Parts: sequence; structure tokens; C-alpha cells
Amino acid sequence: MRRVGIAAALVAALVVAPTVHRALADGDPRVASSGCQPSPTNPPGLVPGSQRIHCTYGPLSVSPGNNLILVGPVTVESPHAEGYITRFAPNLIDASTGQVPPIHVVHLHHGVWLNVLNGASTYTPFMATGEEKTIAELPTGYGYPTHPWDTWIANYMLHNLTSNTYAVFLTYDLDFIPSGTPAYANTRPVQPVWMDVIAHCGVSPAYPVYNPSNVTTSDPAKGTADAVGPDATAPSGRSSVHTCTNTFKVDQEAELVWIGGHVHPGGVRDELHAETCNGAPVSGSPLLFNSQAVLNSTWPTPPPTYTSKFGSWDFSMTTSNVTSSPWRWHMNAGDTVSVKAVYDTGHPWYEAMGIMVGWAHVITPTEPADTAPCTPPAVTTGSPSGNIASNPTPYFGGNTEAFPNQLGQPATPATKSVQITGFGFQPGGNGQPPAGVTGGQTVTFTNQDAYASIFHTVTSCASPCNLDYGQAYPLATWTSDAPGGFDSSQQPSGSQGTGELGWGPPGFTAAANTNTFSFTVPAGTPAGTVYTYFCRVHPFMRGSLKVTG
Ligand SMILES: [Cu+2]
Repeated sequence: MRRVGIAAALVAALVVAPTVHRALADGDPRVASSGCQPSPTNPPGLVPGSQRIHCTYGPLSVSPGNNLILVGPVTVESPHAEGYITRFAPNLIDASTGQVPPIHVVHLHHGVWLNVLNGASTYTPFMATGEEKTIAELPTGYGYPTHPWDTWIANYMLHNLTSNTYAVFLTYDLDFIPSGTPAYANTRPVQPVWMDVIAHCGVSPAYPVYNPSNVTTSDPAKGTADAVGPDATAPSGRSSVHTCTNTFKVDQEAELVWIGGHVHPGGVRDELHAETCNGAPVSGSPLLFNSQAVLNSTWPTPPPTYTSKFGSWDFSMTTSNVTSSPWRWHMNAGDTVSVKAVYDTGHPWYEAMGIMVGWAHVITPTEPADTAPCTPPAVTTGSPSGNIASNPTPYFGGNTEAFPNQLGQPATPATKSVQITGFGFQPGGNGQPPAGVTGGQTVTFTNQDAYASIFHTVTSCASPCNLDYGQAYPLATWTSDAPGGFDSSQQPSGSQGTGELGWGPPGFTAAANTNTFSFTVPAGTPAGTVYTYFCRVHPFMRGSLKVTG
């Protein structure tokens, strides 16, 4: 059977491996911890004849401030048997505690599973997740086919927000229907459909679908698909959203039977729209599915304090797992759909993604579709389907003073340089007197930790910015909101448009490939003006500058 071809932009950017990451040496007993084991007891409700399989991959060493995209070491475990996968549930486990690590300590930026020997001409992701840990459940009667010779690899990115090193496992639970069972005979195969708006907006090849430097400008050279417009649902209260849209064409008749989205903090939703059907434009590009980012801690209760918690990684995405009617979209060969990634504009967001992953069944005479072409789904919303229950109690931060307010303290003598070393700013770091500066003067920040492959940023946060850190505090502020504020991540010289101070392979890290950032205090800035800032990689790192004259 041919694959469902979807013209997807830069899948290769997520696939090519710049770094082979091997956490522990061969012979370390923990190396043997990677593998798949049948669950001793199958959960109730499993299709008769099928089996839940628990797989682990690791341990993976997550160094301080780790923010790399990694593939490896070579393969991850697949069922290695003829059958169908009907459910996929990813998670992240701390190797030392056996528990899910708190989001503000270590979390999953994204994980992508690829099947490199499943008849694909290119590596095709068949499963993807981030900290939302979406559980994908196919409708009854559909499955992702597996073969004994399948070779899976995992591409993952972990973020360590602390100055410690952690060891973690990626885990994934599979529901598997083996061949030779009645359920196997009644299952129709599906194929992954990967729809990524990557590189369609902004200038970065690898990342931003929400490029901070694009949000406040209408410069068409920075991405014609970027748009900022009003939206009453914008969680931060700014009432506008940034959208990035990409269109995808299907090359053979197929029916989507499952859909889910992926965004990063600041993301509000991914929308799937019909563009053409039977070769003709569909009037109004109707919404087919709205995959929403829902804060775990507020679901299903209405979120009265949503604003203060928005921007954390503590969310799940709604998918078509659970809908009041079967969700389907039947496309003819040549038809197009679009994906629109929607981000709030209340803050600059970084390393943002906008992806929808679908499962599609190719229509054949013996395996007909469930619905007629162009029949709009009865339901276009779903419910959160992440591993919510296994997430520890979220800690949002911003509740208590972590160190004295720097605003009222006298400044140090005027300085022209701030060193970033040992996870701190010198002078003017946490609780210390602000570094003195004068109007019109340039201050240069230098990340000395970059020589140890540790990225930092220098990013304005709302004064006094001295509260305890958590998964939603501090948040970056627009430089236009903090008059004269600054952000190393918004400097145009950042090779990725994101500009964390440090060095890394272009296209695979958020590195600016410089370790310095300069900020010029506007001439005439009144004495006493204080600029508070933090490192958004390590949000416990704070600092301040104070104008002395
Ligand atoms: Cu840092």
C-alpha cells in the first residue's frame, strides 16, 4: 500500500541526528533498563486478544540547562511482531525516584517516534508528544501496523531548569493486537499524517512558529504567514493572538480517523480546517478539529486564575480520543487541509511549535471509508487526553519572596560588564545590590558557563522579579512593555531567532552561537530606574541593573 503523502515542510529538521547521545557506558547495569515488557495485568476494556506493553528508554542524562534536540542512541524498542498498535501513552520518569519529575525541574519539550523501516521513503514520525503527554487512542477497528523488522528511533528534547544533573527514562505504553487473533482480522491499518507549520512563519529553520521578533513587526520579509489579530479567548488578557498557518495536500483518498495537536507554552490551540474537497474550495474553510491547550490543574473546572498560570508546561491537548460521535474527515486525492497554530501574545514565547498529528486510513475497495467525502465531523472539539493523573502537583511559582527586593537597594559602582558564571549574574545577581549603570552606557553580559555547554539568557521580567520560581514564573516580558527593557533572546543576531547565549549546531539548538549580549541604557534614563531580568532557561537566576546617573 502506498503511504498517505502529505506535503510536509521540514520534517527532516526534526529527524537528522546531529548528536548521538549515550548517557551511560556499556556495562552499566542501568543500560539494560531500555526495553519493552508486557504488563502483568491488562487493564479492563482492552480489546480481547490484545496486550498492554510497557516500554522504557534510558536512562538519559539531562545536564543542567539541557536544551538540545537528541536522537539516539540507535533504536528504541518496538513490539517486533506482526500486529497493530491501537493506543500509545508516553511519559517521563526520574530514574532516581521512579516518579514523574516536577515540570519546573525537568520536563519534556518534545518526543518524536520514527519508524525507519516501515516502507517509508523518508523517516516518518508516527507519534509525537511534549510535556502534554498526549495519549493517542485509535477508534475501535483501526490500528498502526507493526512488523518484526520495524526499526524505531526516538528524537527527544528535555529541558532541565535547574543546575543539577538528572537521569530520566522516556516511557511509552502500547496497546498491541497480535496477528492471528480475531481482533487482528477486524482491524484496518492507519498511517501517520504529520502536519507541521514549522519554518512557514518566521526566519528560524528549526523552530519558532511564534517568533518574538515577528510579533511586533509587519515586516513581510520575516514571514508572510505570520499574523496578529484580535481574539477574545487569548488567556493572558491581551485579547490578541499570533497565528501561523500551513496548508497540506493529500495524495490519495484517505479518511482521517484521529487527530491531535502539539504546542508549547503560550500556545492556545491548533486548528484543522478543510480547504478543498473533491478538488473544489470549501467555502469558509470550515473548522474540522480544534485541539486546545488545557491547563491540567484547571480541567474540568473553569479556570478563575487562568491568567496567572498561563504560560506553564502544565497542560494537555484535547484530541479526538473522546468525542460524542466518531470523528472522521474523508479526503479525496489532491484535497487540501490547513493547520493554524495559535499563540497568545501576552508574552514573548520561544522555541514554539505548532504540529497536528493525525492517523489516516487509505480507502480501498475492500476497506471502505466510514463517512462520505466532504462530510463535516459532527463534533470539532475533544477532551484532554494527557497523562494528567501521573503528573505531580504543579508548582507555578510567584508566591513568596525568594530573596530581597533589589529595587530599593543602592547600586554598585557603575559597571560596563556583567559576567554569567556558575548559574549566577555578577554583579547584580539574586538579592545582591543592583549593578550600577549610567544613561547612554552599554552593558555587556558574557555567559562564561557557555564553555561548559550551558545556555543562559538575559531576559526582562516584571519588577521586582524576586519571587520563587515555578513553571509559570517568571515569564518574559516584551521589551516594549518594560520601557527600555532587553532580551538576549530577541536580539536579531541570534542565529535561530531565539538566541540563548551559548554554542550549538545550527538548526538543532536554541543557541545564538555567541556568548555575549549588549544592552545600551537609553541616554537620559532617569537615575533610580531599575531593570530586572532573569534567565529563562534557569528561572531561579535573576539580576538587576540600576541607573545611577
Ligand atoms: Cu541560565
